[in-house]
Amino acid sequence: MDHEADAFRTDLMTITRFVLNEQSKHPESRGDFSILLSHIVLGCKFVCAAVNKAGLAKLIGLAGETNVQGEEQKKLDVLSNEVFVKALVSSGRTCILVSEEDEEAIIVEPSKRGKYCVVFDPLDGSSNIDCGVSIGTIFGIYMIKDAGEARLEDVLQPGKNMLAAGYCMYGSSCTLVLSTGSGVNGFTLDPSLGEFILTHPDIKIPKKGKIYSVNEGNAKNWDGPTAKFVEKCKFPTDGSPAKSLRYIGSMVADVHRTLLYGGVFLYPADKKSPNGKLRVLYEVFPMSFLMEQAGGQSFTGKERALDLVPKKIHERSPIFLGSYDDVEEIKALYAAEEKA
Ligand code: FDP
Repeated sequence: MDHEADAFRTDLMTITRFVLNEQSKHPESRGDFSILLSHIVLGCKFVCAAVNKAGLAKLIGLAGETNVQGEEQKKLDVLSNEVFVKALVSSGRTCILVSEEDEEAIIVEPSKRGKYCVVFDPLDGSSNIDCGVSIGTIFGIYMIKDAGEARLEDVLQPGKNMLAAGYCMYGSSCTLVLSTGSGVNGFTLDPSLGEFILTHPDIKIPKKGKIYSVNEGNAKNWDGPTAKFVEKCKFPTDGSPAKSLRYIGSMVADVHRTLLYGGVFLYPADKKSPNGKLRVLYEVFPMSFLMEQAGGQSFTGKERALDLVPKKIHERSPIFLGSYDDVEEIKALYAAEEKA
């Protein structure tokens, strides 16, 4: 990269410009999707600002307690949920919302309805908030089947039917990664401009990686193929070097690293949690969509993750996602077990 030229770059590809460019490739488009996305971007900027202030908030009162002004302080995950629900409803382009924070799906009132369903985790990795580790928002977008009526079935669709998916990571910088079904692009928030700028165009995950990422504390409860795969990562028998272990414990950050550096992220089933931990609609599907769009794969231990048909909005599934060749190895181990 020519850093000198970069320092003086004046022709910035903002996320708005990028989305409008994409929109112009579809002359029939009325701009509804671009409007929806601009509301999601606004939600991400708001949450980013709140996360950045989280440490400072301790000076004036702890979350859930009353601050010096006597105002009730909201917990960051509750606040983030409110921000996204309001941003999405006010876009006038949504009809059903499923949030990790809300037990029931939100059916948008008819006067504010549009044709999109949004599934999201407003603040994923929230156990990391208090120690300043990267956390994020994850989202996926479906289109409603019958514009006249919004039904729960509209969000109980396989992930392959998603129109778009993405995440925003609140870390050392604020990065929004998005796919609208033709590749994956990453945008970084320039705080001086308040704009997301295209910094990672057309992200492709390396075909094979040098990193595996899993909570090894659960190892005693793993099934055979997961245990065999991790053993192979540490003690390869084909002459290849051992893989490095990296586990942050915050899905957005672990998946972001996997996407950029390659390797595999797994949250498998175990004896204690036969369906794994991560939620199908707003964790497994959006991340699997991005992985496939970047040239990787995503597998549940039984099938392609995006083929799964959820029966409940908060359903969980085991997940193995990342570099194509690494996931291929995991698939082979499960196939061998099934044969045996
Ligand atoms: P968290 O519990 O902090 O909200 O699904 C939530 C999640 O984090 C993911 O972001 C993360 O990948 C995973 O759980 C971590 O789970 P373990 O602590 O069991 O490893």
